[in-house]
Amino acid sequence: MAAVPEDAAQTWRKEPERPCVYVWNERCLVMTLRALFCLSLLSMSPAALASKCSVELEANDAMRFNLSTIEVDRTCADFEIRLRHSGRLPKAAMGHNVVIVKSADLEAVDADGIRAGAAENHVKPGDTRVVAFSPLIGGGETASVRFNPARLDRAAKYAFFCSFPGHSALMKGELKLVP
Ligand SMILES: [Cu+2]
Repeated sequence: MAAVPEDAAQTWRKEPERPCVYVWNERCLVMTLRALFCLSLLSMSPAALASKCSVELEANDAMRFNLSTIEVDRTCADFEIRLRHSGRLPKAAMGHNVVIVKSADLEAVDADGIRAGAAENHVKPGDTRVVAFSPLIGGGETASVRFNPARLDRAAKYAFFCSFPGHSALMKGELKLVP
């Protein structure tokens, strides 16, 4: 009896797996399920969860924000800017906040805020020119400011800035309404 050559016996085992486009089998089902699972994990990642209705803004000990522009989707019912002070200096020395105003009002609001003092978060109480503002924070702290984009005037230009005395020269940016 002729022995089956070893090479021939192994041929079928080594046959390359055929692409699922041509042959649908259990292996393909498993691959598909795995792919779907990975996709579902991706869709739950923090990046995807962070909605377009919020943004992270960082301020540091070098008196800088990490963003020069914040895009605000006007379709959001509520928009949140989460401010994080990544530095170590205390509030009294390197306090930061984020104040939202029309660009044209920035200087006057800033000047009034400086006069108002730290106890008022450097925002004049009841200032109707201010759309929204966060509390003043020191190194390692976080704060947040929320507003309704629908309340903003589409024809106007808006800005965000820090009203701690002397900071607005460097710490300001454009708040851009989209679309
Ligand atoms: Cu500041």
